[in-house]
Amino acid sequence: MIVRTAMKVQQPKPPASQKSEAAFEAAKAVLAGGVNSPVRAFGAVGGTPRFISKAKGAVLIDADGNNYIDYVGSWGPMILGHAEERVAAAASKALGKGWSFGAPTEAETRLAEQIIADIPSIERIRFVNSGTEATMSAIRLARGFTGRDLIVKCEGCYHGHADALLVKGGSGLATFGTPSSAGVPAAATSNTLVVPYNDKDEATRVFAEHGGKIAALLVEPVAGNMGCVPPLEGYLSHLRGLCDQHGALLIFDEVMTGYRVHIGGAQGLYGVCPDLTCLGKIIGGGFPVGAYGGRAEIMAKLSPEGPVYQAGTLSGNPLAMAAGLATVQALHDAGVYEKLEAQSQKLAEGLAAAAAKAGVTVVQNRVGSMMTVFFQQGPVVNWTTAAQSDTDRYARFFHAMLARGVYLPPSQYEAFFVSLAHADEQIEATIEAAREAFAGLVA
Ligand code: KE4
Repeated sequence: MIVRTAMKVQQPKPPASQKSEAAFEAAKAVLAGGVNSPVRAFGAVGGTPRFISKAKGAVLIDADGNNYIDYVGSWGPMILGHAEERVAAAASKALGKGWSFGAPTEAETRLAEQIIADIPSIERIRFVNSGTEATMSAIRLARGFTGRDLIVKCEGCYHGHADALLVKGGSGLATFGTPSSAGVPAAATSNTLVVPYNDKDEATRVFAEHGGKIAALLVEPVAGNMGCVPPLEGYLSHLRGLCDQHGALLIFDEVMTGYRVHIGGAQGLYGVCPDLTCLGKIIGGGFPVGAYGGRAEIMAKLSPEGPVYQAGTLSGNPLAMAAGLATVQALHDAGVYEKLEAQSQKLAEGLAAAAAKAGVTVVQNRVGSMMTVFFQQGPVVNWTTAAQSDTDRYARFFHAMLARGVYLPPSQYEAFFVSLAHADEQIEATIEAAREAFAGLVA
């Protein structure tokens, strides 16, 4: 009989955090909540957010001098790793020429040409400064192009913080959304319908009921904001068919998946072409950027050519354009996506084995180099199933990994990312840390 004794778990000395703690106190005195984006405050996992001093490759260094293997990657942009030489050189060169003119530059054209060459659905594009601006503008354009008001989104998908998209659905059926944030008037969400993700029948039902009034369906083709949830077989093509049948536009929010899961985004990976695509993150290489694009006839509706207004002081900023172009061009290097896949698979297999050895129940969802370890038995196919995860256990795992020099997203409901800078050494160190962290959960 094998006597299983709980693995003696060496509790690591918690990393020094005095400087981050002091920095957080100072930040809270002047910044709302001490952060400029809520998830950074560690609210979902507890503890003190680490203030980052610098980063290189796959490694972050915090104010106390602790090194972490980074799987947040600025929430997706840093697919090449931090401070990558080619991106740094491109940004520095642009910096030397002056960095904001409020006038067109050829750098915008160059990046637009590259994206149009890569992303199948895009014939014309407009750059903005964030993913939120991209999705907010894309739904306005869809309404202007179709003359319709209703927008359909999926529960658990996040598209930034525009009023119309801060909605929550209910009870797993198609419903008109209610505001998910204070300060959003009911009127702002009264034209937003919410359906469960990965549910063909509910999507069919909402179009059967409202089809002629639906301007667009907006979806993350691979959801990343309830944790990573891939589309079920045939789901995206089903949405394509419904939009075609009812004269609505299909909008893919590829802010996270664009250039992450494939050089052509999720639409390149799954072979389903939307009418409009929203981009962000990677296309700016870590500089503020967003974009939306699609068929030329749709984009022609945008000001100054057409009646749909949208504008931005820093849109197409030369630094972001230079860093973005260097980043997406680097992704055309031979074997890039094969390497991302190999390293991500190695990590996923190692984490699964570590959890199994410790007797911890987890299920993983992964598409290429974006993935999530859910603390539950799964499967996780939509928000309702994702929400069954043990978030307390995730929080304990998060801190056990942080104490061992691994920086995961501070929320169960976020994807984490492998970059081209994550070498075997980092992957193996992460798996070793996970072995101890999982064992500590059951000790
Ligand atoms: P931004 O406005 O944050 O640039 O993009 C909004 C957005 C739109 N669409 C998708 C699919 C997104 O994932 C995002 C933003 N992602 C989050 C992380 N899941 C950003 C992190 C944060 O909010 O601080």
